[in-house]
Amino acid sequence: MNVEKAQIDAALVEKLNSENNDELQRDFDYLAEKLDRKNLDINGLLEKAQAFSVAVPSWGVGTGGTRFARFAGPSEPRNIFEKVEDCAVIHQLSACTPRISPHFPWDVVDDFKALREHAANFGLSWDAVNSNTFQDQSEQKYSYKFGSLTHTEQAVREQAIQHNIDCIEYGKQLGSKSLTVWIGDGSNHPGQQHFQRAFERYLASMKGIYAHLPDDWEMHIEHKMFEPAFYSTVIQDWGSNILAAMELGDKAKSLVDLGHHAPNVNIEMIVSRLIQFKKLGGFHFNDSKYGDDDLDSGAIQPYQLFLIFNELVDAEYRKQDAFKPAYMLDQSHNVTDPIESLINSAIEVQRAYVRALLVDREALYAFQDSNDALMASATLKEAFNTDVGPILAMARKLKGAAIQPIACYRAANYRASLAHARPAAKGNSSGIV
Ligand SMILES: [Mn+2]
Repeated sequence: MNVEKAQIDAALVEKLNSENNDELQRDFDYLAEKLDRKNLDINGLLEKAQAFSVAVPSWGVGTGGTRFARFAGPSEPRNIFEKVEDCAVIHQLSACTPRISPHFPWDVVDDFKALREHAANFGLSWDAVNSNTFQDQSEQKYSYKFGSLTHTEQAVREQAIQHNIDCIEYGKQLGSKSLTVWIGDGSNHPGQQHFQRAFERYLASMKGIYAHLPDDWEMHIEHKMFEPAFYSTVIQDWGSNILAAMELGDKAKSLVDLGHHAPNVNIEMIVSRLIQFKKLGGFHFNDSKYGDDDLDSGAIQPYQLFLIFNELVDAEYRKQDAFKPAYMLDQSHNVTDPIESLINSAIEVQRAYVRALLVDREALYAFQDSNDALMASATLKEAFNTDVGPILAMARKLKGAAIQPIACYRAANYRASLAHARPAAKGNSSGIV
């Protein structure tokens, strides 16, 4: 990779890769032969795997915690500069996470130019900026206890609008091109909030932010059905989301966080609808079993992830208008090393993409047209059941990353090497951050 700095000793990556290279080549050649029998060119798939990328959220490299407790890990990053360094490790070993998505005010710095250069030294750039009006900051005038962009009092709404405008300004300095807005606004009691009036206030506030959006930027609206509000949220689901995006204008699009839906919701169909109406802004990838669990991508429902990518690859295949969704991970790591989880998750998302590329689309369309449900389903399953691991590993190797990223990361003893530079913070902070 073309970077000035490397976090993990390049000689170690090279040494471990040379030990794994023969085996990888055999696996790759065997897969090439199998795919060739289906008229699939492995080198075309390899190129697409190499071109694939997903952004890492700055908050993902810290141990997340739950509302019960947070169990800090060793050598955690203490500020955005150190978070960048951890993101650099993830990208160096996976070769598919070249962008970081910052969160404000958590990641506000005095010198954004220095931050941008710090990231660029590792070959990293900046993805969507995220605003935060779901918690109070020590210096802020008004509380968000009863809402932010939808608060009943205009002064609170104006404060929240101004924060989002500030985020756009920070993002401009970093070279970002989009603002993601998620609000915690909602209600905990039936009757607490007038649904329609709250949504009207939301639209008015968002129009105030949208007016400050540069021409080449997008605004991504993130919905979530519950939490922190447990009875209703203002942007509850993709319906409210797309209504808001349509009301605001072309630069406003909907963002799909996989954990922000009711259990069993058909997310891939929502994705299809958003693509059809040119409103798919992007994704926050993660996985869940019960609610917004923020588990590692592909950990629970890898087939769902594949089916979502099946829709995305279909849109690519059919060259749909205005289709350029932003991909990002959004997970909370409680019992794993966040660097390891993010490496694995980025590769899982990449795996779903490459598997979806294997789908014989023309055959699938023919089975759909002839109502052959069994063969249509089997066509998808055949792609899903193909082990594309050798393609992903080869893509990493060719980009100078690790054939076996987790083994390489562990061999490097990255955390231990930072024990002195990053002493553990005192106290026991808890709660979702
Ligand atoms: Mn999210």
